[in-house]
Amino acid sequence: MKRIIILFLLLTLNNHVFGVENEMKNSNDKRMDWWREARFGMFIHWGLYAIPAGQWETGTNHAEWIRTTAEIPLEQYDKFVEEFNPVKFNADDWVRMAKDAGMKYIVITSKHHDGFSLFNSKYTEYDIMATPFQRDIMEELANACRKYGLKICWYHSIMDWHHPDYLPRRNWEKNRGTENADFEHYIAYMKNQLKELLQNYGDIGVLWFDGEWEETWTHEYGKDLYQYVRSLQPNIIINNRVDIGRSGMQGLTRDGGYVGDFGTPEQEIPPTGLPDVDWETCMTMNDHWGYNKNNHNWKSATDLIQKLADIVSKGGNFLLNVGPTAEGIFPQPSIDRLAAIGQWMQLNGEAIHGTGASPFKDLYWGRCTQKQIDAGTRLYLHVFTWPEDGRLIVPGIYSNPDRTYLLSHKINELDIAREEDKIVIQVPNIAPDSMNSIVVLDFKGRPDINNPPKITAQHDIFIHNTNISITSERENITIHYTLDGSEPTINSILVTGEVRLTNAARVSARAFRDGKPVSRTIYVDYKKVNPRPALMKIKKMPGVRYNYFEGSWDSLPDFQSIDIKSKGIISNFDISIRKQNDFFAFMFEGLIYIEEEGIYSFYTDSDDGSRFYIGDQVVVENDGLHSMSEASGSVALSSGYHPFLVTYFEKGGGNQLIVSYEGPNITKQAIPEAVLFYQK
Ligand code: H79
Repeated sequence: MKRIIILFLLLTLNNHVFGVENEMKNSNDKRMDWWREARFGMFIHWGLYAIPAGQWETGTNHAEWIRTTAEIPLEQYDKFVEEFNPVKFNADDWVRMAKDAGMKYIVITSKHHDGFSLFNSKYTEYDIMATPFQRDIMEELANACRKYGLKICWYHSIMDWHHPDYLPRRNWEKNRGTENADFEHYIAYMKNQLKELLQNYGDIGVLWFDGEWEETWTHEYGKDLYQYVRSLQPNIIINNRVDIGRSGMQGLTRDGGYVGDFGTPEQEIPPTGLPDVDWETCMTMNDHWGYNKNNHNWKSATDLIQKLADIVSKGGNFLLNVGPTAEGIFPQPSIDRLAAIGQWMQLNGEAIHGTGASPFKDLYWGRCTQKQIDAGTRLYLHVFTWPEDGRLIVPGIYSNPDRTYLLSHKINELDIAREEDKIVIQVPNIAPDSMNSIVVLDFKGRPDINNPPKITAQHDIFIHNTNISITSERENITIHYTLDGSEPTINSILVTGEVRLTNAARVSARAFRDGKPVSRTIYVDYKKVNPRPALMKIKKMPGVRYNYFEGSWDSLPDFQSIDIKSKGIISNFDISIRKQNDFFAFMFEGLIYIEEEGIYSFYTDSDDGSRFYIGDQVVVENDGLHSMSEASGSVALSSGYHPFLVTYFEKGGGNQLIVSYEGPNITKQAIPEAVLFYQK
């Protein structure tokens, strides 16, 4: 029996062990269905930090980070436990407010970075049962969610400023020794608590990890934790902060085999969505996650409603935060905004729930969401700026809708007229909703929108020749292209398959139907290059030269003008020989052996900035203060030895440097020691 269960687990986990694939919309992936349908959820940040309410001595700008930002000693912060008594807390009230706002799930802090557990945990005394309140908040919320048909989800911090085995300590915590701290014990504790959270409260929708960015947390731990959580609840959804693949506050998962079911932009909305990538923007209504009594900088209801539409039009979810008070109630401005959003959702929720990303590139008056209807497509136009002349123009669309109506007045059809590639909708002079009015268009099949073809090749440089593919998903079109920069016409060359280039060219392509252009023109420049010659007659040894520096910079320093702390030879781009974890820099210099002439892509993935040079040519520019993020560039190389330089610096926080390459017959990989040398 055991073996069967394990086999089943392996099968179900199989899809999820390899990073980006995780975010792929796999139609078999039933597990994600409810979440993609929901589109809108409530985040709740609640804990002991609600008591100081953002204020400590003269500082008023704190919130859930207060123990660290106000540097409160552990013993002093722990005293809040004796005070936490949110007598006005009523789980039904909270869940009803979320439901009435049109939210389908609630993610609440089972434990934030301060380490305090809002649930009854037998693995710690630092939990809700140690407070005068002594009620399991998680249990009451889980029950209320079930009652009202919402999914209950846990936010659980990996970083823990309380547990003695968690490492590292805050750098100002001089009196908290680390002598007996054992990170493996901490992981066991975290797993025990997760087991409680996954076994004592019924089905959990999402496990939303955070605080994964300190150097103690690794990809190996992330993979293991992901599988552990899925083993306890196979259908649960887990965010990408379980692993270390998140790209900073933009939040999407980098390439590289990281686990996690969705990306987590924080306080940001990505400029565009990405096909087949699941993500969720989390955002505060004012400037803080935890309750801050002094912060009155609230986003307007209009802003929040438009942000929701913006996010859904890009294929994402919106997780909107509330920071309850120490009495256990939502701040009034949050209640007001939830109510306003709810009023809008009551009439227009259909344009949000179960809808997906816009087929339009951009719309000057607002956004668009869409969903499949019987044998057709329904477009929801989210009109933020209502046309003063009563003419709402949908640009670049060739199909005509069967029905056009205001969502708020379903019965009345709106008159439409075609003007070339535009649909002009006659709308009332007054917007039905000053914040966002929805106009619905129903089409048979998929509407044909003037998106241009896609032009792709392996690289935009080549040595002898390269193959270009020019494609489109649109029906009943032909694609014509030119190679001399001129605008394609119906008489230009017809795309019938891959296009082979032997010379540099600007490839311009456009879609046509019935002899007329039905898209704008798109072009890509391809450059023919000579491979960089390799070094001849060199004396070389395995390894690379390194120079190590210390100092505080916000970008890569001028390495010529700073003092070298130490230098030597090392086998690889290994930064573990640093003397400190912050405020340092490295320069690695050497030769890379290239076996076969071709186009090579190089990558640096670093926290903070880095650069990769071949000779004096910058191939990868990845400078700046940032968490792990990858940049790449390509260069044509002859076979033989090429001089390279890697520069890297770290200011504060996590530190890591990964240098990879990819080329003819070399799949993307960290550059192996076997091809690294230095000149004698
Ligand atoms: O729970 C809320 C915040 O308390 C928490 N996340 C939300 C959902 C949060 N923790 N830290 N921050 C927000 C900001 C921290 C940013 C940084 Fe970093 C940590 C900068 C460098 C390390 C984020 C992670 C950006 C790079 C890595």
